[in-house]
Amino acid sequence: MHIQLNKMKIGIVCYPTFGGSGVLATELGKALAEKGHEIHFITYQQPVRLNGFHANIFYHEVRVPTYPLFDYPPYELALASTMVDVILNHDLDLIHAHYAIPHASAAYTAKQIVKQKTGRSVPVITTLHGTDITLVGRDKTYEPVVTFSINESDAITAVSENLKEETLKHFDIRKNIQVINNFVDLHRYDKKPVAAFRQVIAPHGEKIIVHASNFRKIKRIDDVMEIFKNIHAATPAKLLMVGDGPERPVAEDLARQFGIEADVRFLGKQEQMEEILAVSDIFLLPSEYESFGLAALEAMAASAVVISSDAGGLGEVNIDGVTGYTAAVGDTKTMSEKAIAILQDEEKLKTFKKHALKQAKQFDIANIIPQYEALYRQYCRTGDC
Ligand code: GMT
Repeated sequence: MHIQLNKMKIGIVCYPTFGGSGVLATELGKALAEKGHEIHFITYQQPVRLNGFHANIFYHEVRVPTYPLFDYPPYELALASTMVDVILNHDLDLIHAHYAIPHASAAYTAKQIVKQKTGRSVPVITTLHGTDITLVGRDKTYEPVVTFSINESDAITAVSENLKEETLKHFDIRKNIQVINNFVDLHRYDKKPVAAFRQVIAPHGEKIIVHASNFRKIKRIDDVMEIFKNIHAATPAKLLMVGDGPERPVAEDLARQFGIEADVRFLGKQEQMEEILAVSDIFLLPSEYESFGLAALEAMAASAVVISSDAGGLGEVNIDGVTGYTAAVGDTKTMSEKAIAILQDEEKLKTFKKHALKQAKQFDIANIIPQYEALYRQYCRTGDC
């Protein structure tokens, strides 16, 4: 017998930019809305992947009034106040905060205010994504607040086993952390390569290598350029650099220095990653750290082979010798050799591509969304939703 479960009203707090945590939170909200839940995004800007109209999706912009006295406008206070407003006026069942800083602590504040006003304790679920734990959150400036607000969350999730371990190692967490992996909507990446696009990018049948990120130091963009230089010397290839950020000028300089600038294209921030990934052979992600590596998973969903570092949770996603290769951070020699060996052997490339897609299927949206729904239901106020 099919039991019709009640729909929930969920507030999602996230960063609206191109970062993985915002992408994940937005895709989660869209998928939950598809299933009939009412989703309220609360953030300072329309999330990049939140395009188009959906009857079950609401967007509440957090406005931070400026005042000459404020050198630092207090976003966290404005966020907490907006959350209170949305919780009360839309009768939310729970708040799901993505990225601890400052979302988990703002959610804690909102929860206390709602409790004082109504007596009701609104559940707060916090999902840890990476640098909120491994980099920024560990800084003494934030650590006490991060530890406190994680412990005060009703439930905590981490996007990989590695991130869970890192959190328990560096923070005094007294609650269980549930691992719910990041996901990908396989259907979206099920695109046939667009011949015309491939023709423009690689007119002589060159292999297509892709890197996508926010071009921060942690992504080791110089390693991307070094690896591509070696690939380029061994086999005809083009590099597509997707995204933007502080390290982009460094990468452009290196391309010129290496004499490969004609075969490197900087595409800037792109919303239609599916089309780019559909024509790619290898995806490079040599990061210093990745809690998960959502960008690599999206590439695998489009059957691209991943050459990455083995940092953080990357090894949980990219299986060394199966879906691609992993090597120690900074070992551009191994990463280059492995990439060249795959690119020069059509059969091997085909097999690795097949394995990459198979592995991505494990992280299909259909397998992961029910895990979030089950978690939400544990905290639902009526117990029957
Ligand atoms: O890596 C980034 O630059 C963005 C960052 C974020 O917080 O948006 O991504 C983190 O969360 C993603 C989604 O869970 C993960 O796939 C990324 O691996 C993680 N980044 C790091 O751990 C450096």
